[in-house]
Amino acid sequence: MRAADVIVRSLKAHGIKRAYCVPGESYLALLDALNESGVEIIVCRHEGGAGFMACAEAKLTGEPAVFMVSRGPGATNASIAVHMAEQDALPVILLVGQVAREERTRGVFQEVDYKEFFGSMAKGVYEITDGRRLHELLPRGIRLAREGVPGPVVYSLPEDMLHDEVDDKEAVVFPLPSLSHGPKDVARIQALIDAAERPVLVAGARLRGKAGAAALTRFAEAQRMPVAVTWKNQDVFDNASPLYAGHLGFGAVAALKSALAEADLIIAVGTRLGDVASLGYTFPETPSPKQTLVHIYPDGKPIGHVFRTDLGLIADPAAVLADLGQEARVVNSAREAWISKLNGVVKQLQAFTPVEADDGIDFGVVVKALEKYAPKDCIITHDAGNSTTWFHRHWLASPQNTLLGGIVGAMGLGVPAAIAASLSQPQRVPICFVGDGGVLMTGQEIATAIAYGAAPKVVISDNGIYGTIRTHQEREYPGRVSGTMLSNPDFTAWAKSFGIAAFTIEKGSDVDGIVSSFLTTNGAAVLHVKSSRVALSANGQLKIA
Ligand SMILES: Cc1ncc(C[n+]2csc(CCOP(=O)(O)OP(=O)(O)O)c2C)c(N)n1
Repeated sequence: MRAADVIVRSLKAHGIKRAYCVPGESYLALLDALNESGVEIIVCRHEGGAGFMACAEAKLTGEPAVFMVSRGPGATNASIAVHMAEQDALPVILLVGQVAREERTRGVFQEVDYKEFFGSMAKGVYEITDGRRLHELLPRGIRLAREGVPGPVVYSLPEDMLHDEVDDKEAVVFPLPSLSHGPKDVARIQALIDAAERPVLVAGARLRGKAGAAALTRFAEAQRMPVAVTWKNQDVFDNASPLYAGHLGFGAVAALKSALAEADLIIAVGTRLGDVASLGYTFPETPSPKQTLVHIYPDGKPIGHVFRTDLGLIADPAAVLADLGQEARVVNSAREAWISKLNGVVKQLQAFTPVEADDGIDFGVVVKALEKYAPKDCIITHDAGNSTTWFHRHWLASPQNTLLGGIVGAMGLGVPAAIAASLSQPQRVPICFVGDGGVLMTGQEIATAIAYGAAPKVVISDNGIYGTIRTHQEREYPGRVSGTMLSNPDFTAWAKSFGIAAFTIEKGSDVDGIVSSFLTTNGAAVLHVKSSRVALSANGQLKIA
């Protein structure tokens, strides 16, 4: 059989339902093999958009997702998503067309050495120089993408190799090694919990999904344990629970940081405890945390890497929590006081008071109206920027929601992520929060949404600035505005030009009425919000000179 057909057979065996792509002459044989294969091709308008869709699908499902790009320019455009897949630990598979084998190393048209180019981002880069090796190297790479700390794997596919005649073999899937822990591990963690006065559980991405969130909730309730969630993983725990101890990451305000600093035990579960999740390596503090530190993760690499760790456990985070959540513990009043103290700070931060500004509407007003009218199981997607801060602070997310945001903080994720969410789970409503900067990076993928019947609901915060950078600029160089202003199109007219419904909210609009019409529109829709610059983010206002 043809090498290209081996690839498609393997993708199907790994449960791949769709492949996002921008086509290229370097992998025509693969496109041909996909034709009528049952794996749907989603043709995108930019490789960054295709890659972000794959990242979002992988984050939503927890399973590998695939995107395909052409050599050289296609591959370099795709790199933003490979970077995201690494930083967000997502099992994303990139298939890149490559120049023909006999031309490699001559420096021919669009030739790039992908091992070097993607080497520092991808978990693995395989250049397939003999089609017969695909039978083994495909399951090897896809397993690598899923194992331990998940991450991106790149296949460089020389265009002539795709035509190799290879043995007709059944596709193989290499299973992951199983993880285990025993009663002794559970007893050691329980002893540390019992000895602690002010414990906090820090919940990370490896608890995403139904099983993880259910185990976390049961554990927290049984142990009377406050739960803080890591950056962009707000959806793993009920933000309205009295046990909620806040969202860790950029924008964590001083009051929350100083309350958490009083903890005497941190149980980090399913998080790599990176710089953002650990509040810049202060919670816990490197190298020697003030608290006793327990770290449970399915891979040993992040455990004890940056912090002295008192108890590290390589295990399935949800399974460990499920064991620890079996029986309700009786705790003393000091623990209850600790829970109330943390949650009291969180409740204060969650309360929303709109900023009355002359230059536009506080975007938070729109976010709160969306929270009120959106279905309880809606999917939220985030671009990078200030437009997401109101969600983090004021939207009481729960495990019924799914938040698809990038730990990587890449602009351009929001719109493609909402499209991939809609394709993958069409019964749910995906709502995208994006700024006027980010939306013109990948907003053209709305054309892709229309082509495949996806129904993203895109909310644009149009404040005429690269808001987040302006925030930093005002702090570092007050009053000296440089490089952060934007000149925008009329986003309502822009959206309508795609043939979709578009709504506008400005100061004085009937926010509730417009938001409910927007949410109940069939298909893709845009909500263009003329936001105030003064109400710059959920965490601060801008003084305009
Ligand atoms: C691809 C990419 N380029 C640049 C940046 C740096 N950056 C972070 S936020 C931001 C501004 C975002 O502006 P906008 O989309 O208008 O959202 P706002 O902050 O105003 O809500 C920039 C330029 C980035 N994170 N990603």
